[in-house]
Amino acid sequence: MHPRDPASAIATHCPYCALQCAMMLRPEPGTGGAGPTVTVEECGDFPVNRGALCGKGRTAPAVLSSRVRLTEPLVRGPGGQLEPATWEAALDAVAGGLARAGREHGPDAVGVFGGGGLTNEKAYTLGKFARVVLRTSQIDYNGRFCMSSAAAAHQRAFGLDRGLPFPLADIPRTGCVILVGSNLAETMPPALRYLTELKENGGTLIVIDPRRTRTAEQADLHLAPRPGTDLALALGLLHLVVAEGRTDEEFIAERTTGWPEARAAAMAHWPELVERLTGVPVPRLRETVRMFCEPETAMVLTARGPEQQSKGTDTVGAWINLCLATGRAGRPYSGYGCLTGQGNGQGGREHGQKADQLPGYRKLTDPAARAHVAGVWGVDPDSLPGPGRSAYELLDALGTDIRALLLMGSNPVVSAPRAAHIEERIRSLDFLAVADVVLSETAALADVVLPVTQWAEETGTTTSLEGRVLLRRQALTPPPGVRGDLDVLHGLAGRLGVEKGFPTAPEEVFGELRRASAGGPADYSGITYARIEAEQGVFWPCPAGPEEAEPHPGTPRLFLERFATDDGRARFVAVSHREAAEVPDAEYPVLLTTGRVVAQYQSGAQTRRVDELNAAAPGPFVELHPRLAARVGAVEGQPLAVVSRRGRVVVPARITDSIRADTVFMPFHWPGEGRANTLTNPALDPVSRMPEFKVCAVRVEPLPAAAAG
Ligand SMILES: Nc1nc2c(c(=O)[nH]1)N[C@H]1C(S)=C(S)[C@@H](COP(=O)(O)OP(=O)(O)OC[C@H]3O[C@@H](n4cnc5c(=O)[nH]c(N)nc54)[C@H](O)[C@@H]3O)O[C@H]1N2
Ligand SMILES: Nc1nc2c(c(=O)[nH]1)N[C@H]1C(S)=C(S)[C@@H](COP(=O)(O)OP(=O)(O)OC[C@H]3O[C@@H](n4cnc5c(=O)[nH]c(N)nc54)[C@H](O)[C@@H]3O)O[C@H]1N2
Ligand code: SF4
Ligand SMILES: [Mo]
Repeated sequence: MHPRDPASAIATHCPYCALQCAMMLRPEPGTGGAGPTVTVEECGDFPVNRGALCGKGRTAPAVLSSRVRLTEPLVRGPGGQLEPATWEAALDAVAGGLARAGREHGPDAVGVFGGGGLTNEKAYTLGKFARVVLRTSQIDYNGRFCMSSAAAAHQRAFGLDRGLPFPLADIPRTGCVILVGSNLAETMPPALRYLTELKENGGTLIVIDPRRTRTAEQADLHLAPRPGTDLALALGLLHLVVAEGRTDEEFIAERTTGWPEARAAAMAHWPELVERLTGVPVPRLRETVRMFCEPETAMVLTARGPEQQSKGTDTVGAWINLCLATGRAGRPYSGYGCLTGQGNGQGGREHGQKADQLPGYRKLTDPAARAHVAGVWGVDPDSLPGPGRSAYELLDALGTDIRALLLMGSNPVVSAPRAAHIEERIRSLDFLAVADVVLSETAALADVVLPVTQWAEETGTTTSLEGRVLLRRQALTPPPGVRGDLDVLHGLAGRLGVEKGFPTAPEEVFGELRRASAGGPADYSGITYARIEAEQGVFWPCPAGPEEAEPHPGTPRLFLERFATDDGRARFVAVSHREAAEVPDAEYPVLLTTGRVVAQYQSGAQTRRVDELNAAAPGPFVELHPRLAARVGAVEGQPLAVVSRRGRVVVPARITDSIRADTVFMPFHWPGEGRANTLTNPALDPVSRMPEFKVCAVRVEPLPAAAAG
């Protein structure tokens, strides 16, 4: 249990990433009209971060200030400007705008877009609102842009998707970790400790990243493949595992299916071919195989690098195949895991804001799942719509098939691929309503903006990257003009004719979520707020069980006895290398990849409003190698144009030999002239519908002025 400080400090968790670091909040009176706020203090006994926080978490209270946040609803007036309005008028306008589109064009003309930062209670209610009140199939969320490829690969191989099937604390106890496309040192700084401890315990770390990142600098071995070739790399490693006789035949025979086909596919990827495709020399491949196979136990962890590709699902599948062939899955201190990204990236994908899904990680196409959830919701199963479009496809349909949109917890004007096109689609809507804590670039385009409460001002659960369900407790009274997302959905449901079933008390919503998830893959029915607080979080699945039985302890480690498939065996999937959707050519000769810096979060809507973070990361840039810089005439700090088939951006050059010479890198946290997503390619993975954020073809050119000077 988190210590309950007698002087009113309240234990909660960070509003940002999936590590969900614990922190203590101490309420403080406001100064200078900024309203009351909180100071962040260490919460040392929570095992995941043991008191450590990154700069984003430490400075999160700055966004609570009324200087930077929204404090009253805004409605677009006759003059085209957003003007302050009462909550009643704003909710009436939203209900009216959504209802009109539905009436004139049918229920699927109304779209809903959610976010992996929303609590479980909000994500659950948003999904229910779409299906029960709006009766639309058109709901999806930004998690589609995040870990959806790993989720799809998990489902395919193991029959269940929980990002990490083991707690982070298992990492230092394994023999070798291959970290594929994760810059943990910048994206989850307190988690770097697990890799340091791994090395202290004699384990080894291999990092695979086209850039020598702060994380790669910690590695015993760093492989820097060409972006978009992780699939070939994993297949080449599996080829060597077979050729060197390092497979675990007993494990393969007892716990898997599909090996002959997967083996045959891997054998077509001989080392010299893989060297040619990836740029990783054969001796490095052999070294990797040796380091991975020699210890008793080993893990592969992936993040967005290999996943945000138009073949992300197959790529993760290839890494899982490597784990299965070597017996590194379903055993203690071994296995494959995905490092989920957003604060509730895990829970956000379990409770129904995804296009094809019902609460408890149930499938919308499964008649039994529909019957169960419809029963909890008190509606006819036949009234539930079917699966809708994925996130990019939904955004791409705005203004055509979809006429009105309710958006909660995302800023796609900055974060969606091919963002100029998506911005244009958003502008062409008949009606847009955005609930946000700040006036994001997307909220600025809305017809109605609803100002909502934030993490420290409300109670709710999140599910961390470990599958650990956590409780954030309200520490602060929100400013008067602000309401919670649950109140928004309650108010809208009532106006749209559904009086019951949209409670505003988080614990009541959680109670219903528990019932809706009962018996599903992500079963939360045995989890209560009290248990979460008493046990430092509860790992799902945690079924309720009969009343007289001992409570289920939760499930920190999955798959030790059996995998979650029908026959209990993990499934190899036969996959083969294919090119990225766009490869360099004479016109666009350079590869662009994108990602993050430590001091900004996502679209930057929140962190760009924090002075300390802006000082550390003031704006966009493009990272390029000295050889490429010399070739294109780039000068450190001077503006460069980066041009793709989607558009053109202008950003200062940052010249570094830590990146491949054929690749440039841009962080995606900023709007405007330096918006990375102006360039990115929305080519979608056929299974997960993940866009290819991590690979596209660009050319880099100095601006005429800089070239002249
Ligand atoms: N500071 C900060 N932290 C965050 C976030 C944030 O915005 N800012 N966001 C959170 C969220 S939602 C997420 S999803 C996580 C993301 O966490 P990460 O996945 O760690 O973040 P990224 O920077 O997107 O990508 C990681 C690395 O992939 C590399 N990469 C690029 N292309 C390829 C490729 O083709 N193959 C391989 N193997 N690697 C490649 C990049 O060089 C980069 O170093 O971070 C979370 N934490
Ligand atoms: N080029 C490129 N693009 C990327 C990526 C990449 O690596 N490269 N990564 C992708 C990934 S992994 C992700 S996760 C996405 C994220 O990109 P976005 O979906 O844009 O995520 P955020 O910037 O976190 O936006 C969240 C918004 O919701 C608001 N908000 C926060 N909490 C709440 C709440 O409780 N309720 C409501 N109503 N609003 C809230 C915030 O103020 C903010 O405006 O970006 C994707 N885009
Ligand atoms: S690592 Fe993530 S959860 Fe921890 S303080 Fe930083 S942003 Fe918050
Ligand atoms: Mo993400």
